[in-house]
Amino acid sequence: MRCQSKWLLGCVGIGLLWTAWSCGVALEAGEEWAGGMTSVLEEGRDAYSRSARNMPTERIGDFSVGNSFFNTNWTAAPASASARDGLGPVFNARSCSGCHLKDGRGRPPEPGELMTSMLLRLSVPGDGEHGGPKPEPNYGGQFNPLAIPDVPAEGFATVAYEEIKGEYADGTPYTLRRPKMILKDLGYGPLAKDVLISPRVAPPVYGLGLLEAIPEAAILAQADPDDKDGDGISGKANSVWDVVNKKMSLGRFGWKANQPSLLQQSAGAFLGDIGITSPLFPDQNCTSAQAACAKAIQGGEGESTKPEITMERLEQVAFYTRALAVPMRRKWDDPQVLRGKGLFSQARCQSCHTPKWKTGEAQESFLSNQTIWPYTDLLLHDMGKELADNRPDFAANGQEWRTPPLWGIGLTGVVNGHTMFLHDGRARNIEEAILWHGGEGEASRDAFVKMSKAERDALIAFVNSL
Ligand code: HEC
Ligand code: HEC
Ligand SMILES: [Ca+2]
Ligand SMILES: [Ca+2]
Ligand SMILES: [Ca+2]
Repeated sequence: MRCQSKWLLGCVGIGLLWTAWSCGVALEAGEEWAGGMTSVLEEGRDAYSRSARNMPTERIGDFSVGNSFFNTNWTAAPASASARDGLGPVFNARSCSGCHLKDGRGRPPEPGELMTSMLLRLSVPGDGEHGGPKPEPNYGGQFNPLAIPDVPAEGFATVAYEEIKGEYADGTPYTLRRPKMILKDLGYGPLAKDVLISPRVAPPVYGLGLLEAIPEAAILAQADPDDKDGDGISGKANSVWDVVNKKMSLGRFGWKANQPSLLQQSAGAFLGDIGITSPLFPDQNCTSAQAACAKAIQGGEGESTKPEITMERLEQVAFYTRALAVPMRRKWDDPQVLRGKGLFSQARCQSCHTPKWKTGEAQESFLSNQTIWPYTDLLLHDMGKELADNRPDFAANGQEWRTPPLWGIGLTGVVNGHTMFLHDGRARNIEEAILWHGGEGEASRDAFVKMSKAERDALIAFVNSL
């Protein structure tokens, strides 16, 4: 039964008060258009792969070139397809879509399997350039398990799990799994004794142009780093080095909001994940301990082959991630979903997962002035010891993570064939993701644990409707 028919029933039967609670209060105008005018009506395997519904037709060319470079498998240099060579020398994957499969999210490997759609960030304590993480001396800022021929790879990374048991207030048992990263066959000697390792799965890449277009002042207005209002929720903005503007900027992207823009995020991914240099990051990803890596042949077009991807191509890939549409919500007016929506706010989930924003004047006018429902504040929160990676990233400390957007999350299973959530993919479903919330999120988690089975189901149905 949908809300409208219930509304009628409510008027005829139980009365207006109940009606207002079950429909009027909970349902908000336009909330089903998660990405505003960009939203697409698509709930199949391509739900994350469409261009914004209102993207002008003259941009289809840029979108499809970006799409093609996002999907292309880069090859080792020299190759005949010289616009798409330069892979490595060390790398994690051959393409962006190797990790962001179907523009969605990656997952951790099964125990004993190689990491394919997640990566490990590395550093040692202390400040690196511009106050960012200080790279591990031999392995750099990221563990690269693969390499081109004649260059040693950095090693093999996998995950093992330990089961931990818990119980809801109603006595229902649950089991969570706590991950432990395992690094083997190290190619460049032992890691520094005090190495800091941050596991991160590839997050989905749709709707990001809208998040980029939320005015900085609006995000900062929600920050409350010292919890002055005393609600137990801080919310801190990350401040990161902006390579293009050569200044510190608000961080928005990545699990710790360590990237300021989609252009820089894409350039960083090309270099760090695939080994492709760009005008933003012109030097190969080799440390001084990696001699064969440093000597390997450059890829790219023409005689002067540096960098391996041109600014035009890089901008097209960034445009692609900017223009990927958010899917429209499903079942937004279903009574169980609306009940869950009420519980989401009772458990104060929205104090971090801010439902609604309005974009400002965007770089792309079709993203401007949109009312969007991403369910994130783009701020950092202390999520407790269990989720901590203990690795600082600019202003983010070892326990802080950026609130991830929840829009589109209910289609993860359909698109990616799994429902592994959180930064390291340890949660096997939405329920486990909530149960891992600690620190500033602990009160919300406790509220969830105290709910009845029907209430928990309703809350999860709501999250899955996003
Ligand atoms: C090895 C797996 C891997 C590959 C390959 C990869 N990514 Fe990512 N991507 C990630 C991870 C992990 C993150 C989160 C990074 C972090 O938290 O520091 C991420 C984050 C992103 C984000 C930000 C998403 C958000 O919600 O904040 C964008 C955009 C992105 N990648 C684009 C790309 C592009 C473009 C390419 C190809 C050039 C690419 N990625 C290749 C794993 C990958
Ligand atoms: C204190 C801020 C905060 C509160 C309150 C909060 N969350 Fe979160 N949520 C986060 C952060 C930060 C993460 C990412 C943590 C990580 O990956 O380690 C997260 C992750 C999630 C995820 C997984 C998202 C993904 O992409 O992997 C879901 C689902 C989620 N939260 C739902 C909820 C629900 C439902 C509630 C209320 C019961 C809630 N959250 C309350 C901050 C919060
Ligand atoms: Ca290269
Ligand atoms: Ca490395
Ligand atoms: Ca507060």
